[in-house]
Amino acid sequence: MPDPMPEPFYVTTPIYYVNDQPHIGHSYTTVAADVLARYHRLAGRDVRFLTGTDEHGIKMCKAADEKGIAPNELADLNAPHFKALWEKLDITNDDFIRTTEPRHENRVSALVQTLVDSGEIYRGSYEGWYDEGQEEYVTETAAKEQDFKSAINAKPLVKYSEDTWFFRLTKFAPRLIEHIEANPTFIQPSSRRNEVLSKLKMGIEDLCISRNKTKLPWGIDMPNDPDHVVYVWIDALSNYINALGIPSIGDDHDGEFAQYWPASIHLIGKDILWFHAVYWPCILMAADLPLPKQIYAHGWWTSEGQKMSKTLGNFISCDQIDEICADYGRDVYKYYLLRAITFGSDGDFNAEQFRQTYNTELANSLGNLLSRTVKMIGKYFDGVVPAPTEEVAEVADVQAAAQAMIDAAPELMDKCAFNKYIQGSIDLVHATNQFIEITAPFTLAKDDTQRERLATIMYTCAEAVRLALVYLQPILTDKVPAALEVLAQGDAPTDFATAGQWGVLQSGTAVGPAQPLFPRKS
Ligand code: ME8
Repeated sequence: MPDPMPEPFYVTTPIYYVNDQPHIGHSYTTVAADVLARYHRLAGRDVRFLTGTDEHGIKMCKAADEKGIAPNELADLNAPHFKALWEKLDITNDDFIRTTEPRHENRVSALVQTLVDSGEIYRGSYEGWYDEGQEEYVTETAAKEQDFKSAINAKPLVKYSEDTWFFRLTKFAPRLIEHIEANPTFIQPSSRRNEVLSKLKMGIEDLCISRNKTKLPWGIDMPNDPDHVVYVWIDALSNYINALGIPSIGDDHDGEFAQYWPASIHLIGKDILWFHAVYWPCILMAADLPLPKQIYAHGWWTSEGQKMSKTLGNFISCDQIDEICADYGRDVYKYYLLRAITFGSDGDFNAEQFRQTYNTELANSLGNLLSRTVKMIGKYFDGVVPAPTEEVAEVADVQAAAQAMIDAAPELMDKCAFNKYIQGSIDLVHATNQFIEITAPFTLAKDDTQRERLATIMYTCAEAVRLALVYLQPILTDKVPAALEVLAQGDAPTDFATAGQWGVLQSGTAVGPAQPLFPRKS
């Protein structure tokens, strides 16, 4: 029986505010999403990968004001920086949505109108606190606890007082709690899931979902009230379905909604979990649409041991990312982001640790294994991969490491355990380097009676490094193709079904010449 068609895989990043240029934090989520997209494509799934920019709201208005330009001009100025960074980092998003595009604005209006029609939106008045940096309403209790400052950037909270439209968030809270309890992986990591759940159980209030245009003119009109714009988070969150088209509100975008919704995973940072784990599912329930399968909140980066700040000079902006990429290669930057910390935890970007990780794992281990293997095959077998005819007991250890990497990969990717996923390949590389030390091909090569044994050893090394490379493809997006070229696999299919098992490398393949793909850095 043929395998059933794997489910499509739809991955999203947050849509980023364009009040400024992108930095390491933005690149982190996008790189992680790209790695998932690439992995699942190689695993044979139909992948959709969405990113984009969030262009409305008070934060945008204020930043534009400071520059003396209109918000849309600021958006047009900064959105291209995000697009350019993703191109520079070789990000394979299928779509890039801007919230000022008509396709988005029209669908936000239609979505809000369905909520109005079904009575989930009512008129009321709000008096309370607002965090303008986070674009977030803050309860009186929380405001007091935070000393009336933003929990994220410590700027003073602003008192808002106005007539607005409310969404019946409280009505959907019991269903949401049930859903979170019945689906333990709906919110990840589980520590954050527990935080959301306990906060929900403490009780929530209905949500203001509009702002009066006299206070905030920059947004999408409320379809039922031309004096109001839609709250920026309702506007922003709906990008995830708007980019596909929403058939139930009257527009079908080539069947993409049917194909890809519900999303397999929304990747986000920990500071925006509440919006994604509470507001978004409740809006979807109210619109009678399925919920995303998973919301995964990652941690935050500090830089050289401190919170990133432009004044401290440790801010990792676009320019710094450019410099790192020029120095090490863009895929080494991506490797470090995913290797240095456990996805879900906070971590520190440290230039010295970056260099050491590169030297230890990529230059001394992976790069060295590839180059010594290719050089030995060049010297002992005229550059042609020999057939593994004689049994060599130690090969079992290398094959076991390869099988462990192969077997663990799907679950590790399901859990976004990128560092452990990478570890699988590095373990295989270490096992193979150790295999070389133990079997000592350089000594065997001096003895003609050992040709067969030597042949098996060299085949094993080449096959092991090939397999390690195949599994590193989603991360080392430049170095792996170059290395596979050295192994004469440049034109071969590299998907896991074809290339992801032991024994794919054909004896008789002419390899080389060795390339300095990972030069040591001092
Ligand atoms: O929040 N380390 O946009 P945004 C890791 N527009 N991640 C970081 C970080 C750091 N130091 N600093 C920021 C928004 N981030 C909304 C999203 S989605 C419907 C709307 C992450 O540009 C942060 O956690 O302020 C968030 O996930 C992302 O950058 C976007 O932040």
